Amino acid sequence: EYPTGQQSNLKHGFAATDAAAPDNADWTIDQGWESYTAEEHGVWKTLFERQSKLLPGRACKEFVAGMQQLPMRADEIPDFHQLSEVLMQHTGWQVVAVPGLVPDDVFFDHLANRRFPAGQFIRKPHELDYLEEPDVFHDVFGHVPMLMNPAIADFIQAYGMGGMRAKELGVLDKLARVYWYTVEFGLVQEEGQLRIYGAGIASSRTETVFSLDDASPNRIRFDLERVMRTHYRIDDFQESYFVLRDLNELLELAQIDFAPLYQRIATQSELQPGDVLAQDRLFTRGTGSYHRAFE
Ligand code: HBI
Ligand code: FE
Repeated sequence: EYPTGQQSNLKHGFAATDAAAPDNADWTIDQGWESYTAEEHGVWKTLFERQSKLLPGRACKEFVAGMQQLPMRADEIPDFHQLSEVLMQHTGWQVVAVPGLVPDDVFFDHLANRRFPAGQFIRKPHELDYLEEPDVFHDVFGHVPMLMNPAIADFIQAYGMGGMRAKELGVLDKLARVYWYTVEFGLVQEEGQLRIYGAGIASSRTETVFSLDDASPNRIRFDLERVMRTHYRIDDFQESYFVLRDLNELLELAQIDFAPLYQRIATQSELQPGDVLAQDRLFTRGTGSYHRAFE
């Protein structure tokens, strides 16, 4: 059993959502901004203030810059149209509202067209540190600041374009690991230190601290094939985090043809989340103590 409050607040795995498909084939809904209650804006405020205190010196400079330029503040859940206006000018992205997790093909189609599907709802006051589907705090606070950065903007679009193809080739699990260990749980070097750029970390109080400061996880130099072979945890902190040299590395990744990589990886062993290889370039060799405590 996990002690409460220790889990990541990002729980969206790859299970199909139970919600009935809405009228729109693209699953978008109206954000209905006027309908958020004072309590819902209050949950946003609690989360926003918590993370805003924690992230300076921990989030990468691109995250902080993106946040500053966007119409996002503590007081209220942001209006997606206002976010989209600013995003559109910088990187050509928009934010659209969805009820929660959407089917893979719908998700990929949005990303391929530079539309980021963001959960319309916000978690309840008793689930501040735990939720199963991405809500507006994870999606907007965690992802949208990074969408102001041209490298991640192109990379996420490329993920959308590669997603359907990977699914057809039966290798979506491999591609999804790349997204997971970068866009969701990525770390990046900055002036000799490690910084957060992954949305799953940036939107989680506990994982913000764990990913950078805890002795338990491995922190490993990012390597594309290595990451494609590595399983991940969807229900707890990661056992390994992968570190980019800088965000421009994502631009290179966005150009690569993954097809030959899928073939090469098919002959190699899959790796467990905590595995460390002789060829890994380690920033930190983790003690593994956190996850071992639950075995
Ligand atoms: N839907 N809203 C939403 N957000 C996600 O992150 C998401 C999704 N549907 C599918 C999905 N992620 C993953 O299964 C793909 O990245 C593989
Ligand atoms: Fe996410």
